[in-house]
This record gives sequence, structure tokens and C-alpha cells, in this order.
Amino acid sequence: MAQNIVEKILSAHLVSGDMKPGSEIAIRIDQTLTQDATGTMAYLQFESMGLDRVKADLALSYVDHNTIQVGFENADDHAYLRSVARRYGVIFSRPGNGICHQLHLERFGKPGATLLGSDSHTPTGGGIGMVAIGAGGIDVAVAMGGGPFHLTCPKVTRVELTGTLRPGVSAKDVILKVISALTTQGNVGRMLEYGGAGVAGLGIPSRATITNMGAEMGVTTSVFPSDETTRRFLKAQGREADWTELVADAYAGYDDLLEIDLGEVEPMAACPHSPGNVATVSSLAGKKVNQVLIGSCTNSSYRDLKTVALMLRGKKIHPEVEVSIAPGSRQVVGMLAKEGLLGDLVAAGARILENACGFCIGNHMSPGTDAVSLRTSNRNFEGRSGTRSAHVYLVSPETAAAAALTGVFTDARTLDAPQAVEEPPAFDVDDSMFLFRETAGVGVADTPIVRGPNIGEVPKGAPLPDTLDGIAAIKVGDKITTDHIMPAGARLKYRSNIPQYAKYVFEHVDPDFFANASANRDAGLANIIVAGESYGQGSSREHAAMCPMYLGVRALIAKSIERIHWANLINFGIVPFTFVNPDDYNRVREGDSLTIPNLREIIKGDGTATVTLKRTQKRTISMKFAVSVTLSERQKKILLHGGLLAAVAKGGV
Ligand code: MIC
Ligand code: SF4
Repeated sequence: MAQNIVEKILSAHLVSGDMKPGSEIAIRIDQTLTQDATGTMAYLQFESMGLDRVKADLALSYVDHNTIQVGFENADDHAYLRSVARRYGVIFSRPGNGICHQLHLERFGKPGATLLGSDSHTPTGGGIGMVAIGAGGIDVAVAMGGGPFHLTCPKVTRVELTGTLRPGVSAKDVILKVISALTTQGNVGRMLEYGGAGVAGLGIPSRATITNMGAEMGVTTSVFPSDETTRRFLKAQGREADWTELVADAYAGYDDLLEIDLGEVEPMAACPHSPGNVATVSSLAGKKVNQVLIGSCTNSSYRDLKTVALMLRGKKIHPEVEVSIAPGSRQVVGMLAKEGLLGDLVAAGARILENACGFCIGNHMSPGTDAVSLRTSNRNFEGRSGTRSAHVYLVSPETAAAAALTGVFTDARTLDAPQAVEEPPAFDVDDSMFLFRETAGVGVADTPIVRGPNIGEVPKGAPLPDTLDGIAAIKVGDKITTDHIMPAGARLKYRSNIPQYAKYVFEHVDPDFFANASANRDAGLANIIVAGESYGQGSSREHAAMCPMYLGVRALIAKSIERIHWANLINFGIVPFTFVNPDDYNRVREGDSLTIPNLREIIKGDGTATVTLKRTQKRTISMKFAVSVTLSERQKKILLHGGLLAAVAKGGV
């Protein structure tokens, strides 16, 4: 039977289940990646599984998120990660080497392979023809140990690209256009497969920009074919042997179709505070800009930064704009330096930042009060930049460079047309910052594991109670992101220390949440989160489930929940209920008592429960409403045990 690319890769890796959209399948994972901010917990969980080495074909541990913060915590985390990598056969990418997704694409990604990463932008690898999926750290730990990854067999949307991009328009504009069509919600259980005559004109970094931001729509992943362009890229990286051709069969079937004529794409911007809030740059032209930040795993390739350098060459940045550039990898910086392009950027007045996530995760470069910040990154959630009142817009490198020169939103096509940048025939390859390659997959058994005081323990979940006696500890609206639940930025350095990090759960949404939730927990009551549509958008950080679990959260009741977070909730023993009738959301208030009798039986059964709500403020009110959760047999066991680690320890899954 004719197969599309997604079907080809998934069926070649299928371990169990039927390839029927909507049903649970398990696939073999060839490669894993972690980054430091999610990696410490992933490796602590891996350690607790008691294996003597990693079993995946290739396991990578990157350090790119927490690289330059004040205090001992980052350095302690790095020392732990480095020792664990050596011990268990993981390749360790040292801080300073670059951003995980950029590096993985350059040095390890392989067409046709599967990759599971503890970072939501792992789908960047789809640019090279992989099925690359983001997941919580514990799922990655299981895959490192050779276990399969469970996912919902996806519906596949074909994105048919025709035509050619015009000068001054690039991949970021294409993905913003796709996001404006498919929006940032309602895409759970879907993968995007790009195809059509327009693909050939897109280089690998451009394809990777497009698959990278599939994460913003909540799709499981996005994938491009592997063609001659892919072969050229791999050859230029000295890895032609890793190339295989991968195209959809003629007459392959798809569940939906989205057509984009690249020749009609305009420069676009995602306006505050969502990547889905898309407008054309021409509609914003003339608006004053205070800060321009170029980089992140979306737009920090050689192609992107050379484009910027050529636009700034021989010119000066506008006197009222702050401009900073964070390259994606050491390879990119090295090549920019060799070709004199770094000099062009510096001469124009740009500040050069470390090749790491940095500004993207709000670690530094927070804008001023009410400032307008143009960024080439992928997320502009409120407060993620570190400044709640800032207005962050997501744009292409071309639009960013144009604003750097003019101080206002400018369609780059109204300036000297940016030159098209060709991929080099050979990239400069230097793998010396990847440690332990010679013991990859084997490890060095007697390596002592370094545990500084910042390395805590993974909290253990308790079995689900028979009756859930809880309090609606917080009620939030639609599109609550994991940045709302578990802030990163200045708090990121506590990722390895759950009791400390848990103090900041919902910090910017409800500063009293920690105190109230702790009091409920200590009084023997469960905390329940009540939410609107698309709860848990954004990051893969399992801390957004782990820390609430630590504070006694046992259930969420939402109108809808995003994929990675949904899986993380189950992994940490929190029941992800949805309202059967979404209007019941309006009936619940913060502080209401919510009771679900027979919870264990309900979870073992069809997952439909009746919640009894009691309100005693002012006058006493009592009412009932229905909630439900659809679970596989495996997920039921995990929840009943109180989370994946507890279930594994008891031999339950
Ligand atoms: C992000 O972009 O939000 C992050 C930081 O890379 C996260 C991972 C994390 O929270 O550590 C992600 O995208 O998964
Ligand atoms: Fe790093 Fe930003 Fe990419 Fe997340 S989105 S991996 S913080 S560069």
C-alpha cells in the first residue's frame, strides 16, 4: 500500500499497536537527546532504573540552557551531567558547543531515524527527514534504556508547498503563515508532512526552522522529505553516509491538506503574546522597536546569521535599538569569524552573545518596561522574556536585521534586497566539544557520579486514593503555557532541586499558589487545577507536572490539554480530566471543594466521573458535573501507582 513519509518511519519502528490514527502505538527510538534544564531529572530517573548503560543507538546530553547564571547551581548541574554521560555511554556536548537542536541537525540527525528529546523543539530534526519528537524527561530516560515510546498514532496533514520564496522572505515567514492557518490549539494527535514542488527550493536550515516551530501548534512533529538538498547538507557536514532518500509514495494518503504558495508569502510577525497571533510586517511598518535579538534554535544557522551580517555590512545599527546576536553553534560562530562576517556584525554595533539558548528562555537580555522586542525565536508568551510588560514579536532574521538598521518595523524588501545565502559546499567540522564519543553506548563503569548540593531527588508519587477529596486550588483561563505553570528564566537554575523550584509554581499567575497549595496538602486535601482550552502549551518541561505533584496536585480539570503536558501529568500521577460539558468550567470557582468518589474504579473503567462541587463562601451551594479521561491500559496502571517511576518500581508497567 502507498505510504506517506510519516507512515514509512513509524511502521518501520513499530513495536506494538495498530497504525490506526487515534489509537496508542509504541515505537522504537533510535536516538535520544537531552538538554541540561530537563536533563538532570531525566538522568536521575534513568539512574533509578538500575541499568548499567544506555541502550539506544545514540544518546546525546547537551548543555545549552543554563550556561551563565550567577551561583554554583549551573556548574554543579554540568558536573553531574558530565559524570553521568561518561558512566552510562552518553555523548556529552560541553557548554559553549551550541544549542542542542542546531548541533543535532549538524552532527547527528539521520533521515528515516526516530529521535526522542526532552525538549519540545526536538522536531527540528524533521528538517532532515527524521521523526523527531519532544517528550518529558522520564519518557526519554525510558527510551535511553531501550524502552519504546508510546504515542497516539497521528493523523497526518500534508502541507503542499508550491512556488519559490521571494527575496527578503524566508522560512520563518512560512511557518508563521502555517501557524496562522492551523492555530496554536486543537492539533493534538497530528503530524505535519511537507511536500510538493516548493520543497526543493528550501535549504535544510530553512526546513528545520519550519519543523522547529511546529511545536507551537501542538503537533506531535513535522517532517520534510530527504532529497538531494538533504544529501548536499549531510555531505557538507562530512556525513554523506548518513543520507538515505525518503519520499512519500505516489498516491500516499493524508488526513488533510494545506496548500501554501511560497511565492505569495509575505514577511510575517507573531505579535504579543502568542506565536499564533500573526500579522504581516507591512501592517506593523513604522512601529518603534527597542530591542532586536537574533538567535535561538529557530533561526541561528550559518544561513540565517550570514544573511544578517550581509544586511548589516558597512552600516550601523540604529542609535536607539539594542541589537544582540546568539549563534546556534560553535561551527556557525567559527565560520562567521573565518569569513569576516562576525567582524561585520560587531562593526555595525551588534552585541555578540554566547552560542546557547540564553535570551530565548529569559536567562538574560530582558527588555525594559513596556519595551518592544523583535526576536527570531519561537515563543513570545507573556513574561517569558523576563519582563512582563514587554511586547515581544517573533520575526525572521531579515525582518530583525531591517529593524536593527531602521529602529522601526520594516519590511526588509523596502531596503536593499537581502542577498540569497548559499549553503557552503563544506562546513568546518570540529567535534572536539563532544566528549565520550569513544565510549558511546558502553560507558565507563567506575566513573564516580558528581552530586553537588543542587542535585536533589526525583519526588516519588503516591498511589491514587479511592476518593479524591480536593480543592480547586487555582482556576486559570485558556492557553496556559508551561511557562505560566513553571517559570524558567531566573528560576531555571533550580531545575535539579524540586523542593526549591516548587515554590515558583504559577508564580506569575497567582503568587499565593505555593502557600495555599502547601496548606491544602498539609491538611490532607488534594489540590485540583481548573483550566480552559489548550492547557500546558509550549515546553516539554516535566517540572510543570512534577512540581505540582510535589505540592499535592492530584488532578487537572480542563477544557482541553496539550500532548506533551498531558503525558507528563500521567507520568507524575496527576489525572488529566476534561469537562464533558465545557460550560461547566464557568460553574467552578477557586476554593470550591471538589470530590470524586471511587476514583480508582473510575480510572480502571471508562474514565468518566461525577464531581461533587461544594461551596461554603457566602451561601452553601452543592452541584454535580461530569468529567472524563480516556486512557490506555498502560496509562491506567501508571496513574493508579501514582506515576511512571512508582509503576516501574512496582513492576507495574
Ligand atoms: C523552551 O523553549 O521552553 C525550553 C526551555 O527549551 C523547553 C524545555 C525546558 O523547559 O527546559 C522546551 O521547549 O521543551
Ligand atoms: Fe533553547 Fe529557546 Fe530553543 Fe528552547 S526554544 S531549546 S530555550 S533556543
